[in-house]
Amino acid sequence: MKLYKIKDGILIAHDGGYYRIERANWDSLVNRNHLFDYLSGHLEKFQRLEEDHAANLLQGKLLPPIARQEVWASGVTYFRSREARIEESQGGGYFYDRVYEAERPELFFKATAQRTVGANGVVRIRKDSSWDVPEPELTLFINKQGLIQGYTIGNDMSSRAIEAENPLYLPQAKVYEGCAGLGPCLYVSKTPLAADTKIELEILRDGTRIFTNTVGIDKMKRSQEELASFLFRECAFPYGCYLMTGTGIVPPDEFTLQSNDEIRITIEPIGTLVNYVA
Ligand code: DO4
Ligand code: MG
Repeated sequence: MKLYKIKDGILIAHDGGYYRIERANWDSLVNRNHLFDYLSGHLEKFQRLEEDHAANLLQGKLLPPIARQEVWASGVTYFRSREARIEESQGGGYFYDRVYEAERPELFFKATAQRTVGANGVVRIRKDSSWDVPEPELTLFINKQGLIQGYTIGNDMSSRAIEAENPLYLPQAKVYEGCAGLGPCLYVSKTPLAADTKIELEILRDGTRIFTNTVGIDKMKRSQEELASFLFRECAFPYGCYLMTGTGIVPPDEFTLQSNDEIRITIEPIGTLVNYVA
């Protein structure tokens, strides 16, 4: 079941049908207990839409599936991320190796809704950065009780130049206006995502694919529940939160994003998050 945040409401796509909840409160809806069961048991109460009408509402730029949720992110949860950061870091390599092996994961604050764009939205690279990449990440929706209730696709836009200069600059490498993409929807399911789920990243420049790679979520060093439980240890999230689970794809060092690049991140069954670089 897919929940799209649209102007004036929420659009649900489920089993070939489309439903609209008008003037819905996103924060209270997504924090309903047993979200999948609640929504599937109430579909007949929502306004049913024709497919064409739904397709119309879902055209163009989509709102990110977020209201008052904070967006957090995990670091160095895949071997490729550990390797790339040890190479790029001037003297900080030891810490990336340690955090990959440690019991406590690296978790950091990533974005508010204001700094987040949705599908077909425009992300930014910092003006003071010369080396920038998208990070394609499976993103958990965790409700206020700390339970994983859904998934979306995250684009953790990152300045490698600033992070490489000094790991203490991480917040500046990661948090700035237009630093995060989320979408296209919040995917809610009865069961966790399949272990063989793949994350695909494609980067297009002037319509030509200049980079592509795929990684399986089974390559992640940590479990989703482990990341969620560390995040909730000493933080309350009254509206729930999003947690990006880290990147397993890092383009080669000579690659940097440019204005107008198109970033496409696909995770089935969630969909494709397309972002354009300002
Ligand atoms: O340690 C820096 C950030 C790592 C990160 O964002 C990732 O591994 O995805
Ligand atoms: Mg990341």
